Amino acid sequence: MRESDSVADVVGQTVASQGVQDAFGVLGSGNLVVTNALCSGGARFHHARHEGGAICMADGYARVTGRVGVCSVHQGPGLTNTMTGLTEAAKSRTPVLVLAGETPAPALTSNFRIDQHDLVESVGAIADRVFGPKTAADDAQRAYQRAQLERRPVVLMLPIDIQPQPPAQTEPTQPPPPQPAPPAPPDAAIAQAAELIARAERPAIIAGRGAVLADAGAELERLGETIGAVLATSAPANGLFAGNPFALGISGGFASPFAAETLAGADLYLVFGASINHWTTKHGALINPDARLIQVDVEARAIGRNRRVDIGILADAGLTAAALRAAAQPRPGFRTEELSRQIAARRWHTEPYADASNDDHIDPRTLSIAVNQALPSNRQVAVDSGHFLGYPSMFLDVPSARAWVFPNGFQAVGLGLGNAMGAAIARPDVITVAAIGDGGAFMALAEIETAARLKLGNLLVLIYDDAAYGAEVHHFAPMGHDVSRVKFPDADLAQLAIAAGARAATVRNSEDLRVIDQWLTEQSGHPLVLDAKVNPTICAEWLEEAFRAG
Ligand SMILES: Cc1ncc(C[n+]2csc(CCOP(=O)(O)OP(=O)(O)O)c2C)c(N)n1
Repeated sequence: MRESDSVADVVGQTVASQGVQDAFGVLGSGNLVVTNALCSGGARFHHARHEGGAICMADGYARVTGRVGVCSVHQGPGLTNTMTGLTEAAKSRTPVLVLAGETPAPALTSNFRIDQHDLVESVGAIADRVFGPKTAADDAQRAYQRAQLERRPVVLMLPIDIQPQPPAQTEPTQPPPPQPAPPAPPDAAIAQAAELIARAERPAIIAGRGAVLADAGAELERLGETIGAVLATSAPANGLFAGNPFALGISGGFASPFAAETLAGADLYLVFGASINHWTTKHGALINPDARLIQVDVEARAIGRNRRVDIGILADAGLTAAALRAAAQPRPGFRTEELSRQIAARRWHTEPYADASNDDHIDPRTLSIAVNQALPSNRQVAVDSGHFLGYPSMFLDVPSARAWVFPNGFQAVGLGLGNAMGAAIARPDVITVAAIGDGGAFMALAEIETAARLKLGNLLVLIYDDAAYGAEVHHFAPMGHDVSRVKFPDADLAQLAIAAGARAATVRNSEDLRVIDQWLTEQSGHPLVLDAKVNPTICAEWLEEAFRAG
């Protein structure tokens, strides 16, 4: 039988015909044919070394492009290997389509057999399936469209006894549904909100990932200008207001002292597409308890979930911002020349700190500031989880929210590298930084080989190497616990990366960072891995905030 005669072929072709340009995965017998069909339909396939890497690449790719990230895996263990990255995608509401082989229903004794449906649904992904030769094309199109419309990962199960069957229908019976129009805000809610705005003297707009997904940045900046608001983002929406003179950066544990002080002084918060959880408010410290709060979200359950709101608006962020601007009287509000001058002068980059670099180690702040300067400003940054996380969040500037990949919905260590690689593949024209810890680097180590093999010459892997699980050390050591088991011998990550085919260097001081210039000039097509030996004794202030959440 030729591949083109099978259900698997129809599924691959149908997924490709949705406009898929890139797909990620690890091949096994359960997904080889469908993946070949996806490629003959026009998609490029990027083969990872571990399914955990592949799902993260699809996730990072989706985050920076706004398109569905596609990932193809074998049944059973191929799917279980994706679970942590899949959970992250589900929690962060990334549109991802996973094509997963599945053990045939009657194969009761197969070693590969697990309940794939319940497994993926338990972490918040949608389980869908190819039901048979007649429905295969419709099934494939529906799964792709659900990922896009519902902004969630969908796992399309492909039973391996159905895959080789001749298809009874090779094209979907219906065209894809049109994208529904985003929900507009009710007039009454806008009128009420406009009244609160008219009374506010110091309004603050806080935007989250919902505002990024709604592409509401420009509209929110216009609203801010009209009502005289300062602008801030949640950590996942970092970069949304990049370059705006009244943008305070991230609200929450990563907020600069000046941003924190300013936000806490607001008398009205307009929150767009953010859950205003403990991260964004620094456990409430950044919200003035006497201020009013308007929350705008397309998800009903998000409204009022974490904080009491005065007005909840179930609507699109951009449409609501435009309606509020039309209803509001222009006023200076919070905005003065003096405020913009202070915002410019008191960013993280200019906050004084005692440089704790020594002969063997670089201070992670010094490292981050120097890397920020060494790279072109048009770049992307993807981060992992760990104690180091604050440094790239505070010091590595990004030109837009789409250039910022923050896979921390599940707070899992080890997802940053794959996410960065997906972002780098999506945007070969710009440098992508993977800012990760040594713990996260080891969890994802296999994908350094993938980055080298795929010639990701625009990928800079910046490892904040404290030879420890720093998050655990800094949390438990002060309580008198034994932390010796989360401290590791010094590891030569640069040599490991070179062995995998990448360019690499060990960094102990700012001079060692000259290698970045050389790498940028050479454009050799090799990723650059920097094993930065950071001073392990420095404890970031924000860490205790994180542990308070439990
Ligand atoms: C998959 C996973 N395992 C364990 C943890 C618990 N954990 C949180 S931070 C951390 C340490 C990460 O070490 P590293 O990547 O070196 O970053 P550092 O904290 O040292 O900056 C660990 C193990 C987790 N969040 N995710």
